[in-house]
Amino acid sequence: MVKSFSDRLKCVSHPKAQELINIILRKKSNLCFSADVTESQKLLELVDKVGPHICLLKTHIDIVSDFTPDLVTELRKLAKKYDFLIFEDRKFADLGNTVQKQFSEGIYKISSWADFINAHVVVGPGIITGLKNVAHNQGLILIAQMSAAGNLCHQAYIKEALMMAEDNRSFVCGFICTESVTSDESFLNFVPGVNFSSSGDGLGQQFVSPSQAVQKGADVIIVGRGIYQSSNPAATAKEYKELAYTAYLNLLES
Ligand code: 6AU
Repeated sequence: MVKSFSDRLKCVSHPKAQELINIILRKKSNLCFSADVTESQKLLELVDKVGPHICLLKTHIDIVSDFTPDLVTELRKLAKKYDFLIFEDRKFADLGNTVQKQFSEGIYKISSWADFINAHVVVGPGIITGLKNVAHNQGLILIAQMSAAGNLCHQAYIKEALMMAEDNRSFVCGFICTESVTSDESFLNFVPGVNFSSSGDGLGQQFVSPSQAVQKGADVIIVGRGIYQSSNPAATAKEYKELAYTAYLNLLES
């Protein structure tokens, strides 16, 4: 039996995860837009169009060729205007001592503006402690599975990711996964590799449709090229939003 987002609010404890669920309910959108473009102006224009339809914006801030701190200021303004949160997909993967500098220093200073970040678990729990030491209320999403063909996230690896999440509930609020990896509904499942007009990209990415992703356990679907490569990103985002949210409502009824 699938729990509604309203019911999930009762068991989700992380403040950022609660904030996200409240946005999902307000906007009837469990769509995360992955804005993987390399120019600031293009990124801001896209987010201005897609903003009304998303609960979460995912950035790869280090692919922006003309990055300045103003970009982040503008993105935060758009997040406020359109009521969404920001997830920096930095995929931290190093020692605790290193990731805390990558998270808070350098030119991006991610800890000063992101709501969510993610990390690989291959290095062990020290990565969580390192990130937590310098976090400013961020929610951490652990990468339990990947959407890429031939990835190395086997069952034992997923189990370790789960255990690390359970041991760090005050900071870890969910998983990057391709299907539900736990029956514990206090964690949110963020599912990438979603596209309704393509099955892959020739570089390992494997796509499923929005309804398939939700049926497999996605709380939030992550869509990149499906939206930003379309001729009308706003209309396409609206379509993804409606498909995913309808799939969620159908699950509740089934
Ligand atoms: O829809 P796409 O394929 O254009 O974009 C998918 C986005 C990209 C990937 O870096 C990211 O989702 N992603 C992740 C994340 C979010 O951690 C993990 C994964 O296994 N697969 C994946 O595509 O920005």
